[in-house]
Amino acid sequence: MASFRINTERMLADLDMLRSIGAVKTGVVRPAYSEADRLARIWLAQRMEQAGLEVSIDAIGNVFGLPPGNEKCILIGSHSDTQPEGGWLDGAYGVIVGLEIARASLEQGGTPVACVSFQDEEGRFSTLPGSRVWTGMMSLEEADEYCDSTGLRLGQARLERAGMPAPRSVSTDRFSAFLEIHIEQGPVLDTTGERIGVVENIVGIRTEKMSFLGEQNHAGTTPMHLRRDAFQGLNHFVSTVNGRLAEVATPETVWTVGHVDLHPNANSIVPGRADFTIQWRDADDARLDRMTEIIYATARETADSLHLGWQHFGCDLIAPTQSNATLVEAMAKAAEQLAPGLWRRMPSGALHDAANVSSVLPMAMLFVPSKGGISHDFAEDTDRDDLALGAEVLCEVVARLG
Ligand code: HGY
Ligand code: MN
Ligand code: MN
Repeated sequence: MASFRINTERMLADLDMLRSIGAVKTGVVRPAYSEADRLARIWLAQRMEQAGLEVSIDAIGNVFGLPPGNEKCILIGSHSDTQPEGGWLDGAYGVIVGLEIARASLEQGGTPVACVSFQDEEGRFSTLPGSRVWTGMMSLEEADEYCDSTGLRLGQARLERAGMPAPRSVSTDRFSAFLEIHIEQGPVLDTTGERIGVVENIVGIRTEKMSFLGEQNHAGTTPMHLRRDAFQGLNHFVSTVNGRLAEVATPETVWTVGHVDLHPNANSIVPGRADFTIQWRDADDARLDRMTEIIYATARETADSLHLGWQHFGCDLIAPTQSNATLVEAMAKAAEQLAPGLWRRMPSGALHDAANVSSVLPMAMLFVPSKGGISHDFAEDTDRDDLALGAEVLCEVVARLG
């Protein structure tokens, strides 16, 4: 059994408090570097200090709670920023479980544990820049140059630190392993009735901003055969690439055009410009490469056939990652002990900071069910007893590793 006990009521109360910072309807709006995000990180830092943890908030805004002393310890965490329309648990759950395990361990003299909330996991500016900078996969200077959809630079956004302590970096050398618990954000556990997922691997992701350029003109006087309509280019591209990607896809392969900006986006004007973002994900890097070739070739063909321009602005990518086998086995044993027969080994179709941290530390992840498989939506939810069970299983994992 664990060398210390967590207090799940206290954990859930902290989770409810975090939910209230940026709350909108049943969800949360707390994008990276927004006022709500800054207030949430300040509150989190205060809770860490009240727990007796030493707080360090680094230059990009990752918030660490460290046990006193310099002993190597386990790091547990996730992210507290959200999507533009976020659920109350995506990231926040893993941060608060990390806080509770670190706090309970310190209170009861258990295995030393640190906790963390990484910054911008939800990619307002780039693909997980907080944990990429912390692990050295990206420099802070590189991260600073990424812009959000309004054109705001990350380097400008992160300067707003009112109420935060002076930046202090935390070395990855301080830690022996990274554990992340997260809602599944998909339908598997909700469908099977299982309560715990032990994540064996995390898919790779590629995201790229692109534009089709045509000719802005009058929607009433421009004959159809004379138009160079950028939206029709995007429409032709997406319908063509869907069929071609489906030929190389597995049931787990996904691709999404989730952001579109038409210019000038007016009823009576033939759009001269269609800016969009396309994102593709798979567990196999070779398939991701094949998908990249198909996407680029289809975009070029579309532009040529419809006499449009095509621009693309660089592919942001994180490679597929494997969980650490030893940690996975510790998680499997803890899950069987506390949820016998109600758990499974599974992949993660969502991306997580654990993917980046695996470049410097052994990592593994646990999932709890998402009601209806919903996430990245205000309706995201999980039963409170599943949230408690997940935290107990992760605490048992810490005891087994201790
Ligand atoms: O998109 C993702 O997979 C993560 O939730 N940011
Ligand atoms: Mn997340
Ligand atoms: Mn998310």
